[in-house]
Amino acid sequence: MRTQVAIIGAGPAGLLLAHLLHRSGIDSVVIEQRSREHVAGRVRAGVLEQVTVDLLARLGLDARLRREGLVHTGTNISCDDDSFRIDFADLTGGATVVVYGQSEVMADLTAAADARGLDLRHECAEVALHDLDTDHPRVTFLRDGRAERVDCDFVAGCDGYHGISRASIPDRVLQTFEKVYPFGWLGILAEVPPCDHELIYASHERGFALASMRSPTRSRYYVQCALDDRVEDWSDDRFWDELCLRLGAGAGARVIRGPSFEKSIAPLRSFVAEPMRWGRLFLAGDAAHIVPPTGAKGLNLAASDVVMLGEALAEHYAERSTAGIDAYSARALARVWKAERFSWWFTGLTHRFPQTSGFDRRMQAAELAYIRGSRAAQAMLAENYVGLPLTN
Ligand code: RFL
Ligand code: PHB
Repeated sequence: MRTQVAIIGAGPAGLLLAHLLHRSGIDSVVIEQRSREHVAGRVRAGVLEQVTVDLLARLGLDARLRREGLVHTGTNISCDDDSFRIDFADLTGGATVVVYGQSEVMADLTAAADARGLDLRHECAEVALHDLDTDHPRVTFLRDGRAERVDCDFVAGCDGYHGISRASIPDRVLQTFEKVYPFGWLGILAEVPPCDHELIYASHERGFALASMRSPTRSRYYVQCALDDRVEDWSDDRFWDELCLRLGAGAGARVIRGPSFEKSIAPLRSFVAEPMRWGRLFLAGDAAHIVPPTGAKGLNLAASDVVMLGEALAEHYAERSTAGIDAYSARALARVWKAERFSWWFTGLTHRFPQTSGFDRRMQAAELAYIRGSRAAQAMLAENYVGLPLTN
């Protein structure tokens, strides 16, 4: 079959792009290796920037988000037993974030894709990209044991960090930049009310912790853990004890414990691939870059990439111009690097590194004390956290 844009991957980047293209009258086929249930069930991001909320609104996909999303006008930072609040709305002229789980975003995107008749193909095996450096790229794969082929004008590589799209770019063209952190995040979900109505990022002598949520009755908590820790090493009791210590006396005492129904460990990494375009292949989202989750930027960067890519492709089809698609990689990377910087900085400020010396710890504490006392420093944190404008 033939389509205008073949999209590899039905995660947030792939589905958002399919909806954006549909709105511009551009056909696409989304080719995903996993099942619908697997893609929908992944527990990941929780915080949406204004850019992402605006995109969902523009696509007419924000009805449930408006009802159920929790608007946060600030966040808390705690250091040992001391804490302070960053007031986003006050520091940025009214910007906020919305706490709404990635699995809810995925459910909304998938239901609307079905209602709008978008072509989503799940459980595709041996997905391969061909002739990306010609005017006639194509994608081949197996579905239900049968070979399928999609001829297209462009391929959008939205297949995440482990996908095949980035790997299809020749080594002589692709440059990668990476930092692997010497720890991971152990996260749990529990059906208990959150300990605070806003998030708490805790920089503690024993390591980082984060209090987040999915709803007024469902909590999402994380603690920094060793890279070789296994989920089985962390009983619920051990997790709750450690979390309460790291959140400090005030918030720790407000934690309501309960059985976890999801528990997983994620490694932390900073990664960027340049360029984000080769021939007729464009990369978007985690396929091109990874941030440590401390800044809550991953899903939001996927959204800003596809906004830029959607605009570039729409301009190409409407005006037969290549200006937008030629500028895509540089435009997207400019925003990506700023989010990389913020996520790296916020991780360094709040985590214990194996080699952290007494001096390093004092430096972290001094920087946190500086932020607490400086409106300018708080404004830097706030404007990055709520998301930099798309034009930057
Ligand atoms: P995804 O979500 O990985 O989707 C890629 C899709 O491509 C499919 N795929 C293939 N399909 C066809 N052929 C192949 N060969 C394929 N290979 C892979 C995969 O099955 C998958 O369905 O990438 P995408 O769309 O770029 O979206 C990125 C986000 O999912 C990611 O950045 C965020 O989850 C990161 N993240 C957070 N982001 C935020 O903005 N705010 C947060 O609060 C936040 N918290 C988090 C996070 C990620 C976490 N983990 C587990 C990594 C918290 C955690 C713990
Ligand atoms: C989450 O709720 O999963 C979450 C929130 C903020 C982050 C990372 C993850 O920085």
